Amino acid sequence: MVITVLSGGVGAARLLDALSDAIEPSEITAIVNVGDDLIMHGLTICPDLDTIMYTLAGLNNHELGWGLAGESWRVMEELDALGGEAWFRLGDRDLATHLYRSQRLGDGATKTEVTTELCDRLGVRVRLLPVTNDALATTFDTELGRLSFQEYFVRHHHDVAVTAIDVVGANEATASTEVLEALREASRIVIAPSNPLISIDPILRVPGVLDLLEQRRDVVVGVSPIIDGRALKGPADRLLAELGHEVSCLGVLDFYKGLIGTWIIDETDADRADEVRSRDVQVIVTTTIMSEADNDQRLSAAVLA
Ligand code: FO1
Repeated sequence: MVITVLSGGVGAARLLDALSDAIEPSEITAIVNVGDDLIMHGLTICPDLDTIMYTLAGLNNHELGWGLAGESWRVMEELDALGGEAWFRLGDRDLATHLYRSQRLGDGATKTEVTTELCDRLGVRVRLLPVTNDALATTFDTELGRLSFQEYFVRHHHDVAVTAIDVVGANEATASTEVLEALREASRIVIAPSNPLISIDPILRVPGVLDLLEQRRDVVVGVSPIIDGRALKGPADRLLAELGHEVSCLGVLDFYKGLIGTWIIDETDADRADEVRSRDVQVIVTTTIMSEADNDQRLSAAVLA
């Protein structure tokens, strides 16, 4: 089975990890959001790619949910002492990734090429593909004005009211040939339980991606990131409400209208299964909370079923 997974950060990383225990990792491709990428201190930082890469390499920082395990922060401490911008914290070990990536991009390599190089060095066998090599920037219209992704997410702790989300550069971006091929050739396309509005939507907005998903709807399996009306992590529930969507597994399914063949919902939401079926979508009810090892396996089995 060849599987392609549309992926954001932590939720996708866990699912990919469980899937790679169940099937040959080289048969899995993750198409990864780059809307939250940023350039800071002259370095190109790709949080979702790195969260997935570190998780699959077994190097991720469990406490933080991002970055590397066993991290130290001496560079940030020095930078802070100098009065530099230290609110977006780059660990000493993590910095090596950003230095490597930035140098290679400066040499003329693409983000796709650099990602493959980094994954090879770290022994990651799942194929990670940034959705595009072009720049995407997810931005938020908020009560404080327009904010970049990390200003909203980290600087303001996603605790400001949002009235609109834009993905600057999406219309002009080109999906890489590897991405389009991975969508065409997959025997199953999975939408990970990532934030639909800020992790998956930037991927869908890159021309060509949405069309392929619509055409291949029968093999598209989505996992609801909303369980019992709440997101396990991050601002998905709050953003859905602020932007006028129902905050439920059904609300997310409706957001993905026309793209989903099978929708996986949590046991807690079993009473919504008939409403999923009434939308001409197959439904699987299982435990979707991946914090326990057994649940990871159960969810990956449902995705592969
Ligand atoms: N998240 C934070 O809450 N605070 C940080 O200082 C921070 C730094 C950071 C550095 C590198 C990286 O790859 C991720 C980092 N994140 C940080 C996580 C990141 O902001 C978000 O989790 C994603 O962008 C959303 O998927």
